[in-house]
Amino acid sequence: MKPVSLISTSVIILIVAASASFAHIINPETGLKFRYNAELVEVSPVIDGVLNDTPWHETGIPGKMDQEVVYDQQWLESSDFTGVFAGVWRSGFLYIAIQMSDDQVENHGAKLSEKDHLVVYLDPDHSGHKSDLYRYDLPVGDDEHQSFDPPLRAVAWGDDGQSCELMFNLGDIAEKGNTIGFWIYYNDVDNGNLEHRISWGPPGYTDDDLSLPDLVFTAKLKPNVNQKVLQWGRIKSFYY
Ligand SMILES: [Ca+2]
Ligand SMILES: [Ca+2]
Ligand SMILES: [Ca+2]
Repeated sequence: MKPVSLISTSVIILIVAASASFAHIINPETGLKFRYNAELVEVSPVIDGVLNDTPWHETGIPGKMDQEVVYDQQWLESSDFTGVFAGVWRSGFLYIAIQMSDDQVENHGAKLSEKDHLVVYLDPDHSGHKSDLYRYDLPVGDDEHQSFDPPLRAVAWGDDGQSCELMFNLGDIAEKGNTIGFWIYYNDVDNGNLEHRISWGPPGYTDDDLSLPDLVFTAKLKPNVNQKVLQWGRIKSFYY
């Protein structure tokens, strides 16, 4: 082999190695990267566990928790469990809201494995991989534990443990176009046993997959001429 082709072979190997170490998750149904777009909002939600904030209703894009990651099955909405989350950002903070419906809320067990709990991975460095360094275990309805490893700053539960709001302080990372690693799932404990692990994830994604999905900070909503006209029209309608 000539020296030149040796060099080019090395370059190709390096490129392949680099792309492998920065794995993305591809949705097999679309062929596109599996990711969540967190949208910029004009007003931050209040972290009180109540999901009546304007950003959740007008801006947050629903991310369905519909992949069972132990058995690799699509999870259909049922009384056993149904869950959806949304994420928005503003001024260096990422806000996540989760709305759940679990037929048996269990949060009195001695061990974490005996309690319904959410698990959230949030990797500000976007390594692309799962790691306990940025994993948060959040037992349902646990409002007493109020000290969290950064960047998680606040957790609030509401609706008897069926709704939750999270706030992450990400500083400069929460900027339009930036990407972080993010994943969320629910450990459903019923009758004292872990019955299911239901996640936001594409078909085929399982617990054994070491790659983390992406969360991208997007900013489409900017006041434009049409929105101003619309608001002006609304104000006028009060008087005419
Ligand atoms: Ca709220
Ligand atoms: Ca259940
Ligand atoms: Ca349960």
